[in-house]
Amino acid sequence: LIEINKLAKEEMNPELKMKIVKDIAKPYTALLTYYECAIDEVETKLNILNKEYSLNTEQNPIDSIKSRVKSIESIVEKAYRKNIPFTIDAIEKNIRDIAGVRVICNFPEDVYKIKDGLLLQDDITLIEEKDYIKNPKPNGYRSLHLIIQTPIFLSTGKRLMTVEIQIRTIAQNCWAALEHQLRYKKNINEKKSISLALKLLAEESAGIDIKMEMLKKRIYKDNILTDKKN
Ligand code: 0O2
Repeated sequence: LIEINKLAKEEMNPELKMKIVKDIAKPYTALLTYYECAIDEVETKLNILNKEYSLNTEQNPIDSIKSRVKSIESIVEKAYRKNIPFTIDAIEKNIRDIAGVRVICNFPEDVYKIKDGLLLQDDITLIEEKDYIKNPKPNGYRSLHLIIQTPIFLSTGKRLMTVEIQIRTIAQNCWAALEHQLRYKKNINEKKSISLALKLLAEESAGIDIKMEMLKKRIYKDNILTDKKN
């Protein structure tokens, strides 16, 4: 970036300038492409698990998957904030959410089914796990976070890529989206009362998730009996 900034001030043929900028940016562009490939790998694994689980049960465990590669602006902002040198090695090592995959499941037990199915695969390495479902954050946030490594296979060989996977239920996801909006709220008094309401809502919502799961199990049990009769 420093190099690009310096270059911007130089008097030079614009086409040549653009070529130099592209050359400087090339390793970073390549890195982001590798992260996109890692997301493809993880999404394929998740889709296969979802299909396989649906062979034995009435319902797919996964409702939807949302993935993103962090924007260059967010990477630079995080690198500055965390004092990380702006080199490919340091960024790869220290910023572990450049590739982010969010898996939205129907029920709480689906979250752990997906985690177990994924971590059983011998090319996936678990780097770190944070279980904010079993240990919710003080604000009520619930989600299972995994930092994993997955290989991508390039023409030059295998490359290990780090991916952050967040797995949570539809209700937990809905709550997290609402809570995220609170960050942009300016009125401090209102912010405090909304935070409190959100915390209570997170607990109510967790209770509903469990009750719905229990009902699903009762419905599924009946279906097995019906299937056997047929
Ligand atoms: P964004 O903009 O959503 O990406 P890290 O700084 O990521 O290395 P951290 O914060 O300890 O380490 O990681 P953690 O706790 O696993 O959280 C990572 C991500 O989880 C966050 O990314 C959020 O997406 C989500 N998250 C964590 N806590 C909360 C919360 O209280 N509310 C909501 N709505 N989301 C949460 P970013 O980069 O902070 O934000």
